[in-house]
Amino acid sequence: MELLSGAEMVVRALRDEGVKYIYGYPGGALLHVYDALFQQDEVEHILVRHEQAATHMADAYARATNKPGVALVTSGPGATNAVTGIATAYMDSIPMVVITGQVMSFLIGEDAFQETDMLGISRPIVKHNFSVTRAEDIPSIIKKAFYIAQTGRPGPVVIDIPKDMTTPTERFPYEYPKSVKLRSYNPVTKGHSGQIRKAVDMLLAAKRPVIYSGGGVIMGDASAELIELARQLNFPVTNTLMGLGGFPGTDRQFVGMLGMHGSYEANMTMHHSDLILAVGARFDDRVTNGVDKFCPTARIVHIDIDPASISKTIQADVPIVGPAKVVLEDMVQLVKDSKKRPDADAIEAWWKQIDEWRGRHGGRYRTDDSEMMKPQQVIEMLCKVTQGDAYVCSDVGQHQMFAAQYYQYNKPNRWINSGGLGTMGFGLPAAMGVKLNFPEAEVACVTGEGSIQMNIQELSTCKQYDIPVKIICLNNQSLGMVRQWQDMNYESRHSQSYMNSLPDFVKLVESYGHVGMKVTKYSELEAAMREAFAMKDRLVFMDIMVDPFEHVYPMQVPRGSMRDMWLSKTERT
Ligand SMILES: Cc1ncc(C[n+]2csc(CCOP(=O)(O)OP(=O)(O)O)c2C)c(N)n1
Repeated sequence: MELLSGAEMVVRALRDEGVKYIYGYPGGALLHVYDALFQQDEVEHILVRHEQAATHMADAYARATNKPGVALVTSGPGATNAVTGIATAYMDSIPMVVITGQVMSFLIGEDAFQETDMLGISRPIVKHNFSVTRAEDIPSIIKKAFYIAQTGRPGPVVIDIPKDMTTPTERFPYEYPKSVKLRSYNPVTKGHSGQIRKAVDMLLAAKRPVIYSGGGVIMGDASAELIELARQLNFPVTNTLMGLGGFPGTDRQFVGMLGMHGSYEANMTMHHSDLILAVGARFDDRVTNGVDKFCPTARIVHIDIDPASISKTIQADVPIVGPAKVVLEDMVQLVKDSKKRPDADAIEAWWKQIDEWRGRHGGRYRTDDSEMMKPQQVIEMLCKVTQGDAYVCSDVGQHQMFAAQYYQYNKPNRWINSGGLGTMGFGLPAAMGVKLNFPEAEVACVTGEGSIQMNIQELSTCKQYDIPVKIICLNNQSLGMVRQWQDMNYESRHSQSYMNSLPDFVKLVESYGHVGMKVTKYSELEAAMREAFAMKDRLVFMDIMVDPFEHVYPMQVPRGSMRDMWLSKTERT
């Protein structure tokens, strides 16, 4: 058997796990590992400019592929800089392996230089974490980390490696384990057949049904099964912010995103339904609004891989613990085999009602006569120019909600955003992680002038590795989402939400070696955007001046029911 040092084993195990790129930043505790990286060329390291970006790149790779991304950061400040990225992945159940350097094991607890208790810090925001105490355990720990990250409900796993576990002169026989067995961790692989049968009977008897699907359908690779079931039953489908693309956005059966900024028809459909089939969605507070008023006439079937997510906020009538893909497959089969069919008259009447809602308030915003561009127009143009086929990686704010509402996602894994933690600064590194792995695809980062400045240093990484993403900055010269809340709840007292002294973004990106464009008129938008996307090999930053007073609507009225919404600055349901 080959003898390898701990540092070499780290790199070899990543290779043997099939990892092509890792994203990271070196430092004292990791010098042996970086030296091992230098001496091979199978695992390529991308040197970011801030560790947070490394985690977002790894995370976005996972969101686009459903495979764990890998970040490598040093001890102390390297590790703490990665915390936001780990929490971002944790909140959205994204598989990721983060390797953190640590001080020598005999110094742990002594406040050594660049020591931080990464196990303690990361505990509430990881699916699991490991500390390496024997170098020879490195291969099996890495194998377990990948297994835990991507099975069951996915999530980030941290491996903390003290420097003396990677000493080049101490060598051990290397073998990468072929499989993993963990006695206390056995994720379910099938749903309970009796529960599934009960659920299908309820589906077939429903008169006002709705399918509410979330990120679990995307990460569980269950989109095809969801579509098949929805087709069989002719039921309306709504997606959460995390679930967009799980059901095609242009499909007639799609009623839009639901929740706080969901479509009027999606929220109305939910509120008036008599049966909700929830798949891989967790009834989060941005969906349910006031839980005491949530969907008063609905019975609930809830499919989730994580038993802890079921009946956490909303009591399920029929809980089904299992992978969305397998449970939906079983449901499709049962519907096929059943002699019963949904009540066609009732479903038709339901669709008539939904279409009426759709006609009344569906996807509406107003343009005025001024040349001032509406942010929604920009997203619609992005959808047109990229033919709805781009990976859209968003930051956090109004632009994120517009990108969710006005780009039509027809495929899963194309809409990449921080839904749970809501991390400003996510967009650019996320787009980089996707583009690097899908060089032929169009990859857009939709951002605001606030969010982009949280990780703008990554423009330098893009130059070093030729990562030609397209940055669509909806520049409203303010922290728009904050300002919207201040308009609605604080009589427009705009406390610290106006941003002046913004850089000239065109000059700034040019100084990094990229292309900058400023667009101020709608009449110039299409040509400019086509020009930007035609520059296949260049990173283009489009600084697009939009109406600074626009709000995102619909917006649910706080603590109301799902049907209580503001539809514009003056209209309420
Ligand atoms: C790291 C971080 N800090 C603060 C917030 C709170 N927050 C949410 S949206 C928002 C404004 C975002 O502004 P911008 O990126 O310009 O987007 P816009 O809303 O104007 O489209 C802020 C400050 C956050 N989500 N993340």
